[in-house]
Amino acid sequence: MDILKGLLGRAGNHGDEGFLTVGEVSLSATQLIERADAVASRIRGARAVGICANSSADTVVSIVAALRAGVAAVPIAADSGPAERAHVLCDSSAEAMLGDHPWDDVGIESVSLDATGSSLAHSTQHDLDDVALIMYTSGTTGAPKGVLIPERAMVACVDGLADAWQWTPEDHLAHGLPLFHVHGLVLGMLGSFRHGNPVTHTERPTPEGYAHAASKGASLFFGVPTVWSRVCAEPTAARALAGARAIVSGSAALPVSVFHELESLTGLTPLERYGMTETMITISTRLDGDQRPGHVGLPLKGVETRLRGDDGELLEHDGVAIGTLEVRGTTVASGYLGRPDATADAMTSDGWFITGDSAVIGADGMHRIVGRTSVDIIKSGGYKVGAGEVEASIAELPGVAEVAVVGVADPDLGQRIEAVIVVDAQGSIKEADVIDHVANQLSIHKRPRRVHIVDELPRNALGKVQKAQLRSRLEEAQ
Ligand code: MCA
Ligand code: AMP
Repeated sequence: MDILKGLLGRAGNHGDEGFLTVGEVSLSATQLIERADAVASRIRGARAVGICANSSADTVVSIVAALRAGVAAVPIAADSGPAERAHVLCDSSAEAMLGDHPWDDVGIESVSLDATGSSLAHSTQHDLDDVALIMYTSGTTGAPKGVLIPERAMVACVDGLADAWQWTPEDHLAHGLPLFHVHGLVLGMLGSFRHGNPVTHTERPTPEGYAHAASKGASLFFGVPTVWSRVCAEPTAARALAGARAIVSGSAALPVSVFHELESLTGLTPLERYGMTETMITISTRLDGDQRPGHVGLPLKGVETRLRGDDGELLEHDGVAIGTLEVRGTTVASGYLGRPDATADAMTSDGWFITGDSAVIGADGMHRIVGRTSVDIIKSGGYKVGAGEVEASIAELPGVAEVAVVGVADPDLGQRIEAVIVVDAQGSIKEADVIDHVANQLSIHKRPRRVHIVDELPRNALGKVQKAQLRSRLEEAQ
């Protein structure tokens, strides 16, 4: 497989030991391939397999096994609750779970990674356009949608990033991001497997974990802005990264103050890049180019971008005009699983993907992300969370008459999920119950951090909740 080219190239070679390290577990490239191939033969022909994507070497083995077998892998958040995983498993038609998982409600067989049996003699023939991953992402309303990610998109993305960052087999990548999202999985793991560099997963993206990886020779670090601001809050850990070649931030806006702090503590100017689950990474600053705070750089090779104004007109790239960013290129995924309506809505008639992000493009091509066009998409700690999904979960609780969920500016998380609830006449509700309900049913990271009980929600003349106003009120009150 093209995305595993570097991994396969390393396997069997002298010096492939320690190619993958996750916490205390270390596998050579050969061991990783052998473990994956031993199970790949058992799932060949399946439509899709679910993987409880905790931060472990087993998760990586499972993903490689699915890729080698030509079966779509469905990474499921390890902290997902029963409602979320039931949706993901049913929607993706996963036929089995690959590897261990703690869930007793999945209703499909589990394929053990310890299984012995005939090993895969060679990987399954497949097309670059076949779906390799189905990754779930939240929208403004409804349950998360499955993004159909072909190998083609992943290869184009990580090759574009190699060009921008001078990423080579000589690098040693370290990160501790979740393995059920593009950032941690596609860039952090599969990018390394494409380019053939060793990779260390620190299990959690802690400052201590990153400093430890640096002491073991890691040269390239990935993190979301929350991770980088936490690293800066521990200057000793931050200074430990000073010997690295590059540090990269993405998944949300890196505050300018954190950019400068990182620079002064590590001596490295952070690279910033922008992307989406649906498009992979499309824009990045370049190691040999301008790394300007507050800017996410230039389109990767093979990617085009443009801006569209509120009246549907295309806007100038003049560093002033703000419009909705549209992207086109090989990195764009094939669509949403079983949702031709949503796929069509996300694309223009001439084949550009509508990101839903507001941006400015300078005459020099530099991109600046200004915000989301919808208040109903929240970015918290780099996780995208749809307000509608959290509202639907809270509305299930007895006593809730009305609920609105918003993302309030937060110095640590970028945005903090807060719920505003109107309780029905006889009802009463406790903040902790609301938080636990969402954490248990959806995912822990989707839980509101605060709950406010109010008499009424602000509505406009048409009865629509005025979320922007609600968010401003909460931000002013903090
Ligand atoms: C607290 N906890 C609870 C509860 N309250 N558990 C259950 N019920 C509750 N009510 C516990 C959890 O079990 C956990 O415990 C602890 O609280 C912390 O959880 P959390 O709040 O989630 O952690 P955090 O420290 O706030 O997380 C910050 C983080 C995380 C590490 C930065 O947000 C993160 O990993 N973000 C990365 C997201 C990401 O990779 N996004 C990429 C999307 P314990 O700690 O003991 O387990 S891809 C993308 O965006 C595009 C393509 C792109 O551009 O990259
Ligand atoms: P996701 O759906 O989790 O893949 O998140 C994609 C969204 O993350 C984008 O639509 C942006 O809103 C946001 N995002 C990703 N990278 C950046 C960045 N460097 N700066 C600002 N926002 C970003």
